[in-house]
Amino acid sequence: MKAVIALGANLGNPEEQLDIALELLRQSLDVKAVSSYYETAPVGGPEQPNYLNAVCIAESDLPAFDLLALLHGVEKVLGRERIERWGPRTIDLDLIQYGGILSYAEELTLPHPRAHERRFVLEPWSEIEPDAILLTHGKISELLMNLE
Ligand code: A4P
Ligand code: MG
Repeated sequence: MKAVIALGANLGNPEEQLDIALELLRQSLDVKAVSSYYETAPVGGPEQPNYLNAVCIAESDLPAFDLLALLHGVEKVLGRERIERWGPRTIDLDLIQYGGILSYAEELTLPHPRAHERRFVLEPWSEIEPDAILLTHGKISELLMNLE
């Protein structure tokens, strides 16, 4: 199944952390495409540094919760500490969409419930998959246009 994974970092050395996170993902997943890295203004949370955001697309056969556990494992390796929701972080890995799975569980909501309104997710995603469809909200090209 196709997994769309969003990466974000705004503490330490964000570029290096995105590089390492992607390298770790490559060891467990068949990474098909990686976007450029985008510098973005923080959305929500306290006053905090700008983010570096990216999106990657990977093929995986893992059950969804195992894939989420893998993402949490990579966050842990990179020293992520959960202090404050929406607060600054060395790395954040979000599963945006996984095949056709719809999930409303709090531990794993699929597609990601805020992806449709976030330029820092939609813009890098559309760079590597311009025709992509977010299952819950439709064509990402149109979602992006409507953000303008
Ligand atoms: N969880 C549920 N569904 C998912 C999913 N699809 N992918 C659960 C990943 N995790 C999911 O996440 C909180 C809980 O969400 C986890 O326990 C997981 O089981 P977290 O990573 O611990 O906390 P968080 O990231 O602070 O919260 P959340 O709700 O994921 O925040 P967001 O929506 O990811 O926002 N501004 C810019 N410019 N760039 C950013 O990358 N990121 C955020 C975080 C805020 N502002 C930003 C950025
Ligand atoms: Mg998160």
